[in-house]
Amino acid sequence: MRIDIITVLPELLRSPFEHSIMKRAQQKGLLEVITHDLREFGLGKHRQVDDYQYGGGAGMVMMVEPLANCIEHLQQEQKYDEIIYLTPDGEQLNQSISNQLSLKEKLLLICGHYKGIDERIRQNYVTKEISIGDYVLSGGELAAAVLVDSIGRLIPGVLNDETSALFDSFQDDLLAPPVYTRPAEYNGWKVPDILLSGNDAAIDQWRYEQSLERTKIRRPDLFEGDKTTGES
Ligand code: 6GU
Repeated sequence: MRIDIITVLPELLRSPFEHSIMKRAQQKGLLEVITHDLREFGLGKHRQVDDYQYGGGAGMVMMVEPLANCIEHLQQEQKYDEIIYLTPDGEQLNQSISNQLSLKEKLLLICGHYKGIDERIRQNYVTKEISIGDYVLSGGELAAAVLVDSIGRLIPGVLNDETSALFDSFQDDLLAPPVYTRPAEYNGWKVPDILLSGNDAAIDQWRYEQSLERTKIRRPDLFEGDKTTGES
């Protein structure tokens, strides 16, 4: 999969993909993340990318022309499955959306700043708008990093058996069970006996029950509808 990201802060997007699983995915050739500095498509000698909004009001808006030029430039080389604008008024990201996007070949992400981007970009290029939650970030970059991470780890071959995404929280609309590692006792706090029993079937059953219990208490909403398939 190839993911292109348009941003005015490419520096902000360097580190998230240079470690751990995202790094390995790229080294294995399964994922390619390429950032594009919108400033290179900025207008005039100051490489302007934003301007005051029509109708008045505080805050700058990212201009249509640099974004359109950058998108068109990229589209000459790639045919994108989706052009995604990261915005707090988009559809809220969940595992189902990440699952669906992980099946795509080429994605283009647009990170907004200031008051957002000129509406004409949204109307004429953007095919999907995604938010990562009901709170406001200073820009779309951190949201893009979250989206790429959640998609990237689902690409076949990125995770090995031990880290398989199949066992993640949310993959089956259940939260993950509690986990423990050595020592078996610390400060008088014991690991549940069942986990030391060696009885794999009983352990699986215990984990499943813990998952159910946790989900019921913390996220009863997850029991409503099947978010892994997008059906309800
Ligand atoms: Cl995608 N962008 C910004 N700026 N803020 C957000 C967001 C996105 N998702 C939640 N808050």
